[in-house]
Amino acid sequence: MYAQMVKTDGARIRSLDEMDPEERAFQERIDAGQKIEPKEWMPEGYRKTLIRQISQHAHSEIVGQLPEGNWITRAPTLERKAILLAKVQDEAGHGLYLYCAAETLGISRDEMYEQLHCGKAKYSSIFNYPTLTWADIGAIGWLVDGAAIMNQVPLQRCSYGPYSRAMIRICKEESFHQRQGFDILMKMVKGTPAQKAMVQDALNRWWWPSLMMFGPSDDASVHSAQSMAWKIKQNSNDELRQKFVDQTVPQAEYLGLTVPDPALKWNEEKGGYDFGEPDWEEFFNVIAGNGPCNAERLNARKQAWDDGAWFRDGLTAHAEKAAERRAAAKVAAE
Ligand code: BYC
Repeated sequence: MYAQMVKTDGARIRSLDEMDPEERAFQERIDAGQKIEPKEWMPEGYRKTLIRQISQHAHSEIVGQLPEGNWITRAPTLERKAILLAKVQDEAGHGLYLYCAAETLGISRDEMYEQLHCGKAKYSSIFNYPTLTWADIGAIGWLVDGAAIMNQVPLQRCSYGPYSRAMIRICKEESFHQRQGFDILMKMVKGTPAQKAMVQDALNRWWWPSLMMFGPSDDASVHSAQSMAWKIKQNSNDELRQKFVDQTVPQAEYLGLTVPDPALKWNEEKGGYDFGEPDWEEFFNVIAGNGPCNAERLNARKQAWDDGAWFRDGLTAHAEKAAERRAAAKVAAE
């Protein structure tokens, strides 16, 4: 479908016939559903797009540990604490798979961290909101991991092999994450009126930011056309947002909650919900670094980097000494 419409670095769309033979052969492989592997030729734009998206995805997993990590010490029971701890550790693992996938494209992990710390690389807007109550932990699992799954399931079919394989592993764990969030909320809505009110308040605060996770509306999405032509993305931002709303509204009803959108209405004809427009000004403000917790999140990551300096130095010194010993042993053996 997109084979004839590949967007160039400028905004122009050009046909397969306009490509040089190498690029055309590449696009034909993509169109035939073949995976691209690290050492193979790829257009520079494809490599850069993947580095941008995969590294931002990895940063999101790592920064995403912060709002939930905030509640590990305050989980209401030992069991809830153990589950949350496991989930937050999973997020660290997801970050590591993704950094590894990005490294196969020729960028080092240090460079990726540097891009995060200086504000060049983004991470998901959702993690710039605070977790105020225990119900927020349930809402993150249910809504944020729910949105993440909706976005990540198609990424399992991404044309770049290492990203696709990382996503297969990650998706398996995400479904546990979503269920643990829903389980927290199920328990709370059956609790006291105050607990149920706490859940409704969490939904009120997390609903719109969750819809924003899918990115700007299709007409404002600068990368979608090219990323879909390269089969990095399989669906547009609005398509996935619609699927998420259609899946989540019945779950909210099951919990006895009200989705905070007066425009929400089942549309029989389209077989999905009509819903209101997210506040895009808020979204662009958050991704520009001005959300409620942007400074706090970035400072926590920079602090962690600084605090780890002694350990990185130790590892480097050890590696250098080991290399010297190996070189000396080789000379002695000759
Ligand atoms: N937040 O042209 P567009 C998780 C940026 S973590 C921030 O549509 P694209 C979890 C976008 O980068 C899951 N920025 O872009 C972890 C671009 O700016 P740049 C995270 C956003 O790439 C812990 C500009 O807006 N998932 O599950 O085609 C605990 C224009 O957008 C956002 C991923 O990272 C946003 N929400 O589409 C719990 C999935 N949206 O880069 C849970 C992988 C857009 O030109 N990423 N921007 O400066 C993707 O699928 C795509 O990158 C997006 C955006 C759909 C997010």
